[in-house]
Amino acid sequence: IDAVIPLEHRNLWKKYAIGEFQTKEEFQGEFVRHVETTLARSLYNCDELAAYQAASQAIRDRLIVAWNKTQQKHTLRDPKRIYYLSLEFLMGRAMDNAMLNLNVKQLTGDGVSGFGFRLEDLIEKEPDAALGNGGLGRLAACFIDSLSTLNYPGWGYGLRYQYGIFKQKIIDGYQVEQPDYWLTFDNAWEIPRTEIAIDVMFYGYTRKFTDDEGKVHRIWEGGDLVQAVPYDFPVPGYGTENVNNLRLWSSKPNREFDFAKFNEGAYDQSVAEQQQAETISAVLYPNDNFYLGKELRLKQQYFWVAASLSDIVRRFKKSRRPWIEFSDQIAIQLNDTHPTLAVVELQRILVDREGLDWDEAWEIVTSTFGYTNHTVLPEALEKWQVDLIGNLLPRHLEIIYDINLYFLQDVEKRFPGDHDLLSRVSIIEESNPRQVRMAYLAIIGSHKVNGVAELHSELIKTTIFKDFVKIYNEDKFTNVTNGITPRRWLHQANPKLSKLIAEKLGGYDFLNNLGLLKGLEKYANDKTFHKEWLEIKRANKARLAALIKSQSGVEVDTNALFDIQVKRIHEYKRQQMNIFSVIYRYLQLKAASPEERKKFQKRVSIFGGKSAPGYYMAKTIIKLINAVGAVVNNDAEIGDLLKVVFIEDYNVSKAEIITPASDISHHISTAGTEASGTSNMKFVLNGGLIIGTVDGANIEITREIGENNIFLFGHLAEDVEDLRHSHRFGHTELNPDLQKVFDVIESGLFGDANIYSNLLNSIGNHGSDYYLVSDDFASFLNAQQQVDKAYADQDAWAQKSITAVANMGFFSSDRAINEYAENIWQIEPVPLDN
Ligand code: 475
Repeated sequence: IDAVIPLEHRNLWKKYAIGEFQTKEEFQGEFVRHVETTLARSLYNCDELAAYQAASQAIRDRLIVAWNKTQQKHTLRDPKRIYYLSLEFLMGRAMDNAMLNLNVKQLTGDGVSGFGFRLEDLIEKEPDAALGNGGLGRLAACFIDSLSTLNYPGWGYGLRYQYGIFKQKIIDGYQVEQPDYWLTFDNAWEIPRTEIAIDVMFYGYTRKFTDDEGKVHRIWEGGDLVQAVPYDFPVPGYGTENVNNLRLWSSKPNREFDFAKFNEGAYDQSVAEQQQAETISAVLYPNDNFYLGKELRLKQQYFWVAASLSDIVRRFKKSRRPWIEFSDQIAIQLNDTHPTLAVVELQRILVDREGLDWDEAWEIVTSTFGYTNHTVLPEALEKWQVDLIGNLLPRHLEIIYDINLYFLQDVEKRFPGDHDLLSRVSIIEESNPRQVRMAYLAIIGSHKVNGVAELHSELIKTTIFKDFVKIYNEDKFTNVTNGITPRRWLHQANPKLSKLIAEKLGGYDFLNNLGLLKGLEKYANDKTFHKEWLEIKRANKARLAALIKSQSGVEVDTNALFDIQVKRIHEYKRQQMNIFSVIYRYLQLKAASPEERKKFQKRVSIFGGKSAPGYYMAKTIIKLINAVGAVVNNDAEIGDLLKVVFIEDYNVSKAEIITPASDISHHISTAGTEASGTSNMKFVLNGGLIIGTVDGANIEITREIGENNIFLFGHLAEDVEDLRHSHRFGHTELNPDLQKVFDVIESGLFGDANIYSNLLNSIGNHGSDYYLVSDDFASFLNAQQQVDKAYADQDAWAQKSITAVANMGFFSSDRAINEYAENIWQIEPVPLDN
């Protein structure tokens, strides 16, 4: 590259290359320049929003310079790259994270205060990039943070939804959804790349033809074209110059406007058709752990997969390597089955477009892809109707059938005569209507399949993917336990705790090497340290109390035990069990004498989370929580002994306030249902203890921090099937304490009891109690008592909390990404210098 650019040009370029601001004054210069030119404003109308925008532009400039260097380095070295395909990236805000990662927060704060602004206020002006639902989307965000921090050459590919996850309002106790149009103001954190638009085809037909050598081919043609335009989001690493890329696609009408219609005077019609194209990437589907077979969703999936693969293949072809080297250069990870069409698309590109033989192409495909499963819930597994795929993607359906044919032929050879096995593992489910089982296609098209916590990875091998373990060998299936980025979830969310830890450990190295937290263990019995530790918790609780007050008007006592459950609302996560136990506590308080009442531990029970708009039962749970709050919070007799709060519109930026403020948090899914959970890790890392079931990553957290430092309860995964069976055939009485709770709900204390009848009937009253709320209730109440007892001794509590934090090193997403890199992707970091 150097050779073709004349020396004089290079020197001139170097002379004017953008310098990176190093001082407050240099930042201020950049700030003023952006207010005046980028925003076209002046000293006299630079409000807080403008100040945020100008500051973010200045920081973005630095990111872009580092981004350019990183990409240039990767182009020159041409290392093996990892592409992480995820339909969701729940990034949250960018500015605070960028300042911390670039180590310019202090000087930026000083810089803006010179103009009379407070940095905290500017940070608040940024809307969350809420392009995800819950755990799966946030995991993708933590993973790309780690990829950058660890200097791996890795890109994320996703969709640039114009509307992220809806905003939740609580009106009269009910969830009401409002659109999240997050792009109202210019977004400094994205760089449009209109010059790289890619055409994506839908519909059309396939045609067979024979070439000169007599070889038969099939090609896909005659469809509608939509353009995919990339927007690049720089992803800075912490403590490194490395800045990777998150490329999100946006749909645009195709260049080829329908001029015939246009000229005939059907102007409006031709424009309407064009607008259809734009709807593809318009909105994120708001379901978590749930599959909905809508055509527009399938269009989103193919649009994103086709654009991403075209981009990846184009980059590979620039290197002029032979196809056989494709998987030496490229690893692609499928974040759940949402991008599984990528398997089919790559096979189509290699066979139909590049002329490779089927087997040769298939070898490349399967050595390129890895598939991560995030859930065993049957209602979440994707199964697209055969006809829907056949209509939208006719050539892909043919390829799916061929993949299935060759696969089943192989199985038949190895297990002759086992026809049950063949129909069980067939990609095509012979139901009415017929369906394509996307998880099976993903397994067959990948070289590695992983679950996201040990128990989960065992469960997929023994339940939903059992037959595939028999067909392939066991080591196609593996585990990579999830992790979280300590940069956002400790350093950014909890600066006070991060600072205290740094003081004790002699620096911030733990943010890149979370195992160093182990060094805190020697302070676990240090009473002076306990005081500092608890003081920070108190300050974080005050910060949350202020948020609660400003949002709901409820005043909470920071001396009370803060008890938190924030996550998507889902029956399997059992927020209903939690609110039932809160009602039970309220009944106990009411029944107690004033003297006895004084012995109760004060609690604030805090809930937050969104329900899918169409999930009736989850919406009922939200209503019940709010109705309980309305009664309890206004009961003068109870006062500060119990408060119940629902925090509206739980999202990443609120999680950064909520997580550090917890004393105890709930991770209480029915055993075997929560694949991993990641908020459990965030809470413990911030010095909160957890009450949890023996499920997901709770198990490994227990192993790391010790069983004395966690409150476990409930039936084990291995017992769940039997219990469900006994519900169906035996006669099971409702737990008597739970019965008392149901009675008071039915008495109308929390409003019209009919509102709750379906919820109560799903558990008691011959309901199936599929999630074992009644079976686990006694054990749950007992665990709550243990929590109260433990909290009464604050030094013992601090000791548990410190010991837990000291042993959380394993749950860094850096560890997870290193495991993927070594065991699945076979990629190496690209060093910074030379
Ligand atoms: C698990 N989302 C957590 C987390 O691994 C786990 C599914 C279908 C459509 C849209 N969204 C989904 C999920 O399945 C999901 O978020 N799964 C979660 O993945 C990361 O920690 O236990 O429930």
